[in-house]
Amino acid sequence: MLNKGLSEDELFTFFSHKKREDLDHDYILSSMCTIPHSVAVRAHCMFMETNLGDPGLFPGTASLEQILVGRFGSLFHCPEAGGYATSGGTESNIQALRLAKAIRCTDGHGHNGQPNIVVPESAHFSFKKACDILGLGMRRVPLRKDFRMDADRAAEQIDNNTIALVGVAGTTEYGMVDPIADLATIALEHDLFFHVDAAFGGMVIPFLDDPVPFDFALPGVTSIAVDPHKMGMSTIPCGCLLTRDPGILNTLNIDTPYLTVKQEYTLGGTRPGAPVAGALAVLDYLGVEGMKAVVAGCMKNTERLIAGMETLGIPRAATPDVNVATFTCDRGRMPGPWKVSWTCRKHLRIVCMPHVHRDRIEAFLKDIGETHA
Ligand code: 0PR
Repeated sequence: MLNKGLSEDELFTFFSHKKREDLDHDYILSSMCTIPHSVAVRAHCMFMETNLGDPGLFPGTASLEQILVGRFGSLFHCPEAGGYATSGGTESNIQALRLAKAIRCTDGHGHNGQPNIVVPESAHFSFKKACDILGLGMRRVPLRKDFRMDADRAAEQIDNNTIALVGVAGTTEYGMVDPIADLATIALEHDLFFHVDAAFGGMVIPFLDDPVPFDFALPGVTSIAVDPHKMGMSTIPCGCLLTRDPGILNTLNIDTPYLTVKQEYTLGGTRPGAPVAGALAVLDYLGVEGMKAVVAGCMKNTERLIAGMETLGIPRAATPDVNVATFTCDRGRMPGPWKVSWTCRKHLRIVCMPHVHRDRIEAFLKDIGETHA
């Protein structure tokens, strides 16, 4: 601590300086986050001091969280779904598996060994964290040539100690949607908890012209993770975990004697209401029509980027289902200030988020055209 406090001027001069050290979004092509929508920022500021960890003190904000859950439930074909706002995909995935484990341990299924989960090789690293915390084995299922999970191989990996099956709707690296319908059927056949990680794709797929089924419309889907702070353009941090059966979340209840609620099932303690208001603000301001327009723009830009790169002789690695483009490209010749990322298989990866406008795509194509001439 400083002994004597700074003046506000000194403080914010220092902060402005630090903020300028951050990268300019004009050049960020690697992120699944974006610049928050102005209505999200306004709503966030309005609810800055609210704490959903003690919802009885903030009943208005708590009802916004329930409205948010209801909006996603309806969007995902199950208006009566339960859920709550998390800090993002990582927490949603951890909690889904914590729930699967708790249910499996109380429903009379005996284990003879370490409980395990079956996930695609493409699963986000948050599943590693979840397995570590929950003491689960992770069985990684190879991808097909098209970078989607191989459902037949997934079925082969399931045994008596499997507590959950996981599919991804919009993979982090290649933007693919796993064969969720096939996986849902397998889950039903094995009476398994089936979690769909739609952290990215959950705010893209429903708004495509021809959406592939990935949600509660499929009877085998137990829970879904979706992140407003990615394609939902909310302020950070805001994720959402949804369960088809609202009652199952109570399996995780613990006593909270001195709070305004006597039990709760979330992972955090103090939980921010501000980004929840931000997330709902964007959904209700844009509506389905507005979200369709945002997603259509991102998908058009993805297609333009792929076409432009191929004209330069840089081929696509995959034809993505959502706005993540990947290429077989020489790493050593990446132009100037652009911030791109590289997949485990060493493909160039670019996420066409809402802040990546068409002129940024054209500018990037011009620059990479020069270094690859
Ligand atoms: N599930 C999927 C499919 C994801 O893509 C991600 C994150 C998560 C879960 C975890 O979400 P949280 O990070 O919200 O807990 N995907 C991005 C990634 O790891 C997150 C990201 C965002 C990374 C912005 C970098 C960045 O600049 O690549």
